[in-house]
Amino acid sequence: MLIESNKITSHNDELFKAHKNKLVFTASEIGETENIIQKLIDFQIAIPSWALGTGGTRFGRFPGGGEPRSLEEKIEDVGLLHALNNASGAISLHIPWDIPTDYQAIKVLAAQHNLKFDAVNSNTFQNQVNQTHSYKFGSLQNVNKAVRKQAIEHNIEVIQQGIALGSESLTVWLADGSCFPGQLNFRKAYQNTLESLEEIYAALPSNWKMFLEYKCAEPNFYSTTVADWGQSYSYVKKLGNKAFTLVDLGHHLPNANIEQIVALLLMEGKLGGFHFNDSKYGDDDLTAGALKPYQLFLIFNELVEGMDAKGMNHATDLGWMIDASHNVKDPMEDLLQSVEAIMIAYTQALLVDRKALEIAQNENDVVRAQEILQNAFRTDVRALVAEARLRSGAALNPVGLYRDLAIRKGLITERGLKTVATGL
Ligand code: LRH
Ligand code: MN
Ligand code: MN
Repeated sequence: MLIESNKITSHNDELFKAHKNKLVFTASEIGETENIIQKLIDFQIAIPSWALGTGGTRFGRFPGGGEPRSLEEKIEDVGLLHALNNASGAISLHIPWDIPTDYQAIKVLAAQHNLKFDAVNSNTFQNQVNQTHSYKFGSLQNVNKAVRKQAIEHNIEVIQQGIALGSESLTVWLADGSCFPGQLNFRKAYQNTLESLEEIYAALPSNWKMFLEYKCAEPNFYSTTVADWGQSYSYVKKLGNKAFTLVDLGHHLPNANIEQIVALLLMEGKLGGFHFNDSKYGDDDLTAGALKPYQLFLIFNELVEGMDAKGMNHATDLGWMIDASHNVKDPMEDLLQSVEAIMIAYTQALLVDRKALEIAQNENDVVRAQEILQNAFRTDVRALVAEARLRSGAALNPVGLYRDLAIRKGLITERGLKTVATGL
């Protein structure tokens, strides 16, 4: 299924007048907008291949129909999102949930949809068919060397697959840990994990990055071997300059100050990228910005400040990815909403008056500092985000057009009602 460009044009024509009015008003409020719009046009957020179907929960799954049945169909779905918003120009694969058969054909298909391959994700948290050893007691940390070797080899295979596709980074997330006190020797688990990671790291091409994602708990509920940013940092620092920490917003203990974590990792040159989502309780994997839009803004506020201080390119120097799961929404609509929320938070962070904030900080003017941040956060920047889409040939209202074109209905007709995407 493809969206014809005249459908986007007529949708935009219809909304143009109202949009222009909003844009003029926004510009009158904030002044210079061209720089911001260009940054938004450049900013791309990778879509996880595993979020295109309804993941459900461990209690039930309620597929909505028309889910992608293959890697090809997942690429087509991300292509649809990218046509609608021109901000989802990459797909992040999870192996072996996605196994390319014909690499060349997959690359051609992705290129037809203007998509790149973002980080490839390995999976040693589930046993795969025909696998010799079980990951029941961990993978890279396992007390049994043969299990560790199997997990290392899987990661190296994922790197090879990523190379064949043109990806340039590997994300490692480990479910490794323990469920009960006494189950594990923490130091030995750490050492085994480090040694295993070193072997994987040695297989990275020179232009690649390795992201080590941390998570406080789940599926292990007593200890996790890469549980927080400090633990991830201690591994990546030892591994070398191609290794970085990946921050998944849902992987922290309640009330963690994620923006401070981000600021410090960035300062240390060890922030690699993000898995965006939102949560109220744990790893809820809800739509980015659905619950805590101010936190998302504060994270971007640190990113913009820290990246600018280091002369980093906002669009390319970190890995921007979504990690979401769906239970009650159409995954495609949800992903469009996530991208929009991320774009809005980024734009608001670009509005922060940095000089004034620095003065307020130096004068310990707490009230003024808060005013500056909240002024930016409370500015309605949606017209700027929409204008970036308009200029790059995408839709002024992606979710609106998705519905008007009855895309889900079309996908159900094409693929059937009872389809199950591989993944979570
Ligand atoms: C673990 C995680 C990790 C996995 C994905 C499916 O909770 O966030 O990124 O690869 O979910
Ligand atoms: Mn994640
Ligand atoms: Mn997660």
